[in-house]
Formats: sequence, structure tokens, C-alpha cells
Amino acid sequence: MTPSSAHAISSAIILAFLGSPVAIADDVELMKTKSSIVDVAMTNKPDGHQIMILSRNPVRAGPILFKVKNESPNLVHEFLIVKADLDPTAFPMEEGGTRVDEAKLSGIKELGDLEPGRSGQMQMTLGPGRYVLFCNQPGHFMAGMFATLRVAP
Ligand SMILES: [Cu+2]
Repeated sequence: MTPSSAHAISSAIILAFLGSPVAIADDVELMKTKSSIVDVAMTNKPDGHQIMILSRNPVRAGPILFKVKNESPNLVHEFLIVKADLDPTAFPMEEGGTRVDEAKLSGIKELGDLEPGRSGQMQMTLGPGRYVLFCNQPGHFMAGMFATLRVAP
């Protein structure tokens, strides 16, 4: 079964249950898998790479809760998101090249700094399209701390 046909079937099952007064455990499990929570893990590797890992991708358009965790032992990270068709490697950089030039991208939303081991949450309603999630602490973007998220209609 392809992922899209599995998705279509689970959607159909949920619609069927909405008409039923009886809630059962399987139904709750299905609703959970439909909920739009994206866990975001940010950490740095011993080799110097900075990474951002998303728990799911793509997601459906609508309200999405980003649960962001800084898993680094020793570095502050931050979480920014912008809708962009531009490939992250083509993002405008500040002079010196250590940070993305945020002034040149419109519509950036930001969670702000997260100390090592700390978590934060950001709720957004996203329309369909391609989004770039990134950390803009000096050097982190260039070291790989970004991810693209596809939001399906
Ligand atoms: Cu970072």
C-alpha cells in the first residue's frame, strides 16, 4: 500500500467514526496520527555538523504545533521558520556569511533562543507550500542546521 492510499483510508475511517457516538481506542489512535504535531530536534555532531530533525514531513495544511528541543549539550539554538521556494543553499547571507540575512526574507516567524537541553513550542497555521526551518545562531545554518518541510493541501 502506498503512503497516500494509506492516508486516504485512514481519513475515510475517521470520517466514519465522526458519525458514531462510540469512541474506541483505535479511533483515538487514528486521531493522534492525524494531529499535526511536529517534533523538532536540534543538535550538534562531534564532527561539527549541526542538524535539525523533524518527526514528520510532509504535514497537512492547518494548525501545526512545533515542539522544538535543543538536544545539544553545550550550544544555544534558535528556531525560525519561513515559507520559501528558495533552496536553503541559496538563502541570502549576511556579510561574513555566518548568518542568514533575515531582513531579506519576508514572513519569518521565530521561537527565539533555547538554552542547551531546553524545549519550546510554537503553534502556527500553515498553508500549503514549502517551508524552511532553521537556526540562525552564527555558523549553525552553514553547518547544516536547517530542514525543509512540505505542507500538503
Ligand atoms: Cu543552532
